[in-house]
Amino acid sequence: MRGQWKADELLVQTIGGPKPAGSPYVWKWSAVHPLLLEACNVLPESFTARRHLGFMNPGLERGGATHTIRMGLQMVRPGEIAWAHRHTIAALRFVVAGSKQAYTVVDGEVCPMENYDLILTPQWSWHDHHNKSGENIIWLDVLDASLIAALNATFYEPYGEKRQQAKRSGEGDYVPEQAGARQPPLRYPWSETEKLLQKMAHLEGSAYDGLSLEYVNPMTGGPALPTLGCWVQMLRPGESTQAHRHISSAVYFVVRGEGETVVGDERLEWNRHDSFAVPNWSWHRHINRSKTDAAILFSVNDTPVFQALGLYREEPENSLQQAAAPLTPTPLGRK
Ligand code: 1HN
Repeated sequence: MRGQWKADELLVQTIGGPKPAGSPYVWKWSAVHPLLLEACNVLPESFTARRHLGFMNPGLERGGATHTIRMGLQMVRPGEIAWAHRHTIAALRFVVAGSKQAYTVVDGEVCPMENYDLILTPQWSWHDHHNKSGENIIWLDVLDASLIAALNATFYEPYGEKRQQAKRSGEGDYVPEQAGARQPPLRYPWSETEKLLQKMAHLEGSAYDGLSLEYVNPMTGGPALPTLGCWVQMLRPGESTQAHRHISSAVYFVVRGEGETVVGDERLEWNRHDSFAVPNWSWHRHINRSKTDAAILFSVNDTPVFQALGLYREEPENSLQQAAAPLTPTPLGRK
């Protein structure tokens, strides 16, 4: 047993909230892309083990991009199959260099991987990746692996064969209307996303996030996955957002444009295809450096986890901390 008066000292240190978990960090495309090509020498064929370079946040002992989210880039060479398996970890793919002839099969559903398509592989769904094109296919993998590991709830099962039976195609594509949706979407084609962004480009958007859209499950109106929310946001030419912080963490991928995200004291400079992490409870704001071109950011956050547990909170810059810290008696055990 331990006297709670000892634990009180630890609690008192958290007045004003937690310290951000991990560091703000950028993984530059110019650094990662050559390493993916080099990884072909180390792993000549992508099969059960994927040719995936996982991003390690220097501020996190257990790695991962944030304390809940793992992220990395994966490459599949022409003709390769990344073998079918499933796990309790939920994952998603955001395609960086895709093709009509490349696809992921998710529980029998064939999901083509064209540039910037979003493909979901929900927890415990069978998935295998195929590249029938003549080019290297590259995508961003984002997983809730660190969260599931912290919960000690990781299960993994190989399918037993390289590929699962492909049964359907197109049925898992996102349909905006709830009535038209027969299942939660597995694929959000970029052609649809981009159309919506353009259609809404003139709207004011949010002072903190610019023009942001969430990839929802139209059957529930809720997040794309129970543990991961997906967003796409447009920063209009010259747009610079106000700072805020929230208890959720997020990882970003630059679809296009150039700019910077100021996180605490750090300035993360980003260009096309860079990835970066914004740790939870850290002040941050985004700046589009271009006066002529829009910047587009895809991002994934762990907001649904905090919302499900009633722990979500968010604070705008210069707020008077309306939710005052509760009064804490001076710990009796203190020396
Ligand atoms: C995984 O299953 C894939 O299926 C990629 O392509 C990366 C990183 C950690 C754990 C599972 C894939 C992964 C992964």
